[in-house]
Amino acid sequence: MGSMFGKFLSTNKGEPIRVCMLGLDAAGKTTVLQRLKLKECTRTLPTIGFNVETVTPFKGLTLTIWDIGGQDKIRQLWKHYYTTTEGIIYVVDSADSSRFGEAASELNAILNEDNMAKIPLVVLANKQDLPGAINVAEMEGVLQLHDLPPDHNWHVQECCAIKGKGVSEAMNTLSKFIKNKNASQNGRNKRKQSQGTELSGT
Ligand code: G3D
Ligand code: MG
Repeated sequence: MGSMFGKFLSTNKGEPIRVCMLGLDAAGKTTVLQRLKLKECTRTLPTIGFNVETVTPFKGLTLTIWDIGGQDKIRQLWKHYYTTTEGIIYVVDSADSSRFGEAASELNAILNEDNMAKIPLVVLANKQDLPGAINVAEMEGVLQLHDLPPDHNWHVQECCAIKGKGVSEAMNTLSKFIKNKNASQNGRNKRKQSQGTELSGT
């Protein structure tokens, strides 16, 4: 599976793609990670009050994984990581309606951070095997994704991390979003450069 993801996830220059995986505790992030065939793991223990791990499941991808929730005081620290993040995987327990409100407000807080407003987002609607799990359309409503700006690339993927269902599709979608964003950014930079050359030539 690692090589399959490796095909999806590297930029044109062969640089690794930097992705954050976020979600409330027990949403299923570590289980998703296990599905990505963990090869190397450097773990930062929760010395500053929360769990964060940076891993390289395979060449071409670095993932920073966060357990979030109830962490207003330390949210400022996240910016350090966010500045280099190119995409977000947001994992939600689709069967735990008691925490939908918290999951929605945490995602909202993340997307309101500087530099994060239009970061490509894939939501993993996890635990689809459990009774009462909500579907894609319901998850879109819970997280109010239709309120995001029209040029924000987002997608909800139904997922069952313990069976590995939906994980590869999610990674594929996210890598396409990131590549498209990079391509349009490169196009804008080139246009700016050529405009600059034209101006300096006058
Ligand atoms: P986290 O890393 O986001 O905190 P974990 O979450 O990956 O540790 O998962 C929390 C619990 O949810 C684990 O159960 C895990 O097995 C379970 N889980 C993860 N994905 C799924 C899924 O798709 N379906 C079901 N039914 N359970 C899932 P335990 O019992 O080990 O705490
Ligand atoms: Mg975990």
